[in-house]
Amino acid sequence: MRKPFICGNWKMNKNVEEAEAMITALKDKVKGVENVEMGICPTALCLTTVKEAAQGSDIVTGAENIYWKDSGAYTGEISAKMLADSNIEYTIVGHSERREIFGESDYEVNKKVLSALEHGVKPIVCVGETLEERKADQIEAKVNFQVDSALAGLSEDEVEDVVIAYEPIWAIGTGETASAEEANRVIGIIRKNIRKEYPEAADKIRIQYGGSVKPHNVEEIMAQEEIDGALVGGASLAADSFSEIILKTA
Ligand code: G2H
Repeated sequence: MRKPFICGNWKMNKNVEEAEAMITALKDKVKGVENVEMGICPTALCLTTVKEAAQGSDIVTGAENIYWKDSGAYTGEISAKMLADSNIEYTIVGHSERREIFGESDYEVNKKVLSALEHGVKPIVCVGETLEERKADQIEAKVNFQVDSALAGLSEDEVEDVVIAYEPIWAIGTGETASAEEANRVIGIIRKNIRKEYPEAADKIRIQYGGSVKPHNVEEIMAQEEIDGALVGGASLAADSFSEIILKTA
């Protein structure tokens, strides 16, 4: 049985004070939830704030991005090693905003995944097709290529520690969502593809859906067999909406 994972992606939002207040409120609202893993990925500036504020709860913390070198002259970057040293459990890798706005490639995504796992940080790897690719019937080719590239060089054990987030790019922050059935179908395709090389890990790896997940649609999404959680952007910014998503999943 795969434990569902509901993870917030705050993107470039919230200062330290707001981050602390949100986690303090959230902790209270999700007290006692055991059957759902809960996480928040804040900006690098707020990582330790969130980590500290979450103490005494089961809320885990993740970065939104890393660089794959451990340290050195890489202005503006943070490493998986630094996350591990601060007991940060997860990092998002290859979010479509990083791929599109900052030109991150599949090669870089793979390097980041390898570095995260080397330091015991679990990567949440984002994949998904554009609207043009969807219309051109290239969904399967696109997501499978992204997943194969991200997992290149990993052992079966390592794959089990990876989380994949299927985020169709046209559904991000737009209020549009893939229908729950369609998200389930694509996630099924991803799992089937993983099974070719990693037959055992395929049943254990968690594959989330992301893209305008809200309190009103989360139940339908989470009712799907292949969907193991959600990466939540906008609706993770307020304790009320994010806790509602968690409680409806629990
Ligand atoms: C997709 C998602 C979080 P939102 O980027 O990763 O954001 O829920 O705002 O569409």
